[in-house]
Amino acid sequence: MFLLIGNINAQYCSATASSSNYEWIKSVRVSTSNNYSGSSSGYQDFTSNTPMNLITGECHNFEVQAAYSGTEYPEYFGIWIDLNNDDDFFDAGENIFLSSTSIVGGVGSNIVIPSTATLGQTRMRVIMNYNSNLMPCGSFAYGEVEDYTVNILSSDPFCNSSGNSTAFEYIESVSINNVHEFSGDNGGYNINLCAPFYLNMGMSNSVELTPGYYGSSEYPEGWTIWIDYNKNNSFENNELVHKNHTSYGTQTFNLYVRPEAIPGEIYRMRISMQYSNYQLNPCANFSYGEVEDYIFVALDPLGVANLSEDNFSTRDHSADEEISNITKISISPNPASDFIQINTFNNSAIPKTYRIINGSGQLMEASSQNRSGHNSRIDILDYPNGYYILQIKTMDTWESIPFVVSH
Ligand SMILES: [Ca+2]
Ligand SMILES: [Ca+2]
Ligand SMILES: [Ca+2]
Ligand SMILES: [Ca+2]
Repeated sequence: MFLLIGNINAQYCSATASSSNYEWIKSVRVSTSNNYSGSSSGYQDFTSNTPMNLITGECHNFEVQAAYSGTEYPEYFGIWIDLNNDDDFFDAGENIFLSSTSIVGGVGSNIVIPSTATLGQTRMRVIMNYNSNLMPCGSFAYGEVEDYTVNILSSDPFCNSSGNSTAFEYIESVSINNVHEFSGDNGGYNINLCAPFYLNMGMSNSVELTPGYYGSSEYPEGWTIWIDYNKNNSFENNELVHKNHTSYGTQTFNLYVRPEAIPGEIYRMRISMQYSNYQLNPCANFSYGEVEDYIFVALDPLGVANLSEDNFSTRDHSADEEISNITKISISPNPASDFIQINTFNNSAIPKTYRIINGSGQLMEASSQNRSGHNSRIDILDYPNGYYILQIKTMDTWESIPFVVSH
């Protein structure tokens, strides 16, 4: 029996390298989806992996990395996506990236999927070729070919989650800092991306979650909240910001915005209410209860994004776990545009080993040079706008100091 789901089992032209012994594709990353692989006999089929999501009109960063068995050779790279889902890579715009010169190590760039692309799952082909005649089909001498399934979306990229029944209970309203959203019974899921809440950094934000019940009986409900702080369109375990075990009636508590939030940015928030116990899976469909998605804007009325080291003690330490020993080292200016200056308490010596990691966890640069005085400046002029972490090696630990680049 054959099950054809979309076009993922379609017959595409074959492509392969004759040898992947000297160089091969080590990783393919699209946004935050990363696939690592080794060498092969010239072709690797990853089409049954979880599809990489691509949203039309949005900017997706990608990266292809090479690995070598010995000498590092310069390579050409090409990426094709069957945008109109007709089993070939030859339609207009389907060659979404092509190297103009050969390069050692890998390539990265941005992809924008046009809104005319056919929605749903389709094929992406990534080719690394030692020689320059890059084609989506056929065989060539040295390099590797990898095939993927991508999922072209035009709408909400977040996973589905809902209660299967609101016959007994549902989320009636959500209030944050006196902004009230009454939703009533939405049949298990409600999304409201048009009316943001406003949460203040460095301050407590009062949250009120109210269940609705049919009839006179009240049931115990478990509540969970996730915030997509890293803006990768999914809710990771460390983005669970609140859970509340089986409670009756309205829940009132304070929520703190994590220090990695960027003032003025919009964040996605998922609120889940499940009968009897909180739901720890942000993508679950469960029996009784409701899920609601909202957005909020991070505000910074106290200027905590520019806080000097002394003020951190007033902040929510439960959210600051990763920022240890912040009192020893600081960065100015923050946000920064051209450079960051490393400052130390009492002008003590600046540790010489540092690295900078971007909001997706990727290494931007690292250095072990001696630095003091003016050399304590790090040039960040070519950094994209966003959130970064400077990590400095002190005696035996890495200290992490967040900063924002805004040009
Ligand atoms: Ca490979
Ligand atoms: Ca096509
Ligand atoms: Ca509701
Ligand atoms: Ca996330």
